[in-house]
Amino acid sequence: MLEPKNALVRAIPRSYAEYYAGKSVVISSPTMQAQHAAYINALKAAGLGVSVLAADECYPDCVFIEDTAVVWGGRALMACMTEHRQGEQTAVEQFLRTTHAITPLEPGARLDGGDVLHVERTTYVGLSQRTNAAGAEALASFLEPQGRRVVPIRVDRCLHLKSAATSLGDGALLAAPDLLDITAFDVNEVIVTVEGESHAANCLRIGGHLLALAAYPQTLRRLESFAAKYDLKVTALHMSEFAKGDGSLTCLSLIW
Ligand code: CIR
Repeated sequence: MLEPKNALVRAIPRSYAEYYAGKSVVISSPTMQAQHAAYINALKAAGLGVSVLAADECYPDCVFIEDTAVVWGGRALMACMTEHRQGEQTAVEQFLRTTHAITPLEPGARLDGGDVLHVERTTYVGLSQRTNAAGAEALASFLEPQGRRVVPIRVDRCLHLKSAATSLGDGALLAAPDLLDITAFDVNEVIVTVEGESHAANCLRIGGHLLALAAYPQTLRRLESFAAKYDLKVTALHMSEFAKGDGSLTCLSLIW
């Protein structure tokens, strides 16, 4: 796989903080904006050209753009998300039409990008509260002709597959063993999150860069040892205001 060159992110609507305030979750708008800006800077520092889609106030969670599509090999499979996010993907699709061939999802299929984990030549798809068997089959029809093996994984202890496991590159996985059966993965190496730090399982490898969560120092140390072996530059980011909305590093971008 060639190194990615592009990222698409989405600005944060004001309705994000309002929506979570309605669930008694307090989000600091200045902190959230600063964290988003630092994230975009980290993507740029990793060599990506970053496009920013305007926010849509009707969709408080639209900053979590990863869920809206699966992009691979110049094609994009559009997702079909949970009720309060339905429609969010229209603007993303409009953008992706300029860069990708679009494949829609069949009616009845449900798929969130957060359930799609690429590791070497295999793509694991989480069967979760958000992705059903029809969604996993659609993903297989989308990716198998592009030479990838698609393997379903049951996810029932967190929102998405990538809440519990993400690719570190070089055939390695970062995973939270308390959230997922890690024996289900056929990988060279699994770095496990330290007990009490399962939310550290979401990292983002881009070429020679590894973006990781600053809030989990013990797991971060494990990642730094891994990075030293492969000569990667680690950037530790604070994502507290997105974690409050169940999001993390991978959720904030589509990368190709
Ligand atoms: C949701 O319920 O869809 C959002 N609050 C969180 C989405 C996080 N997305 C991701 O992990 N890929």
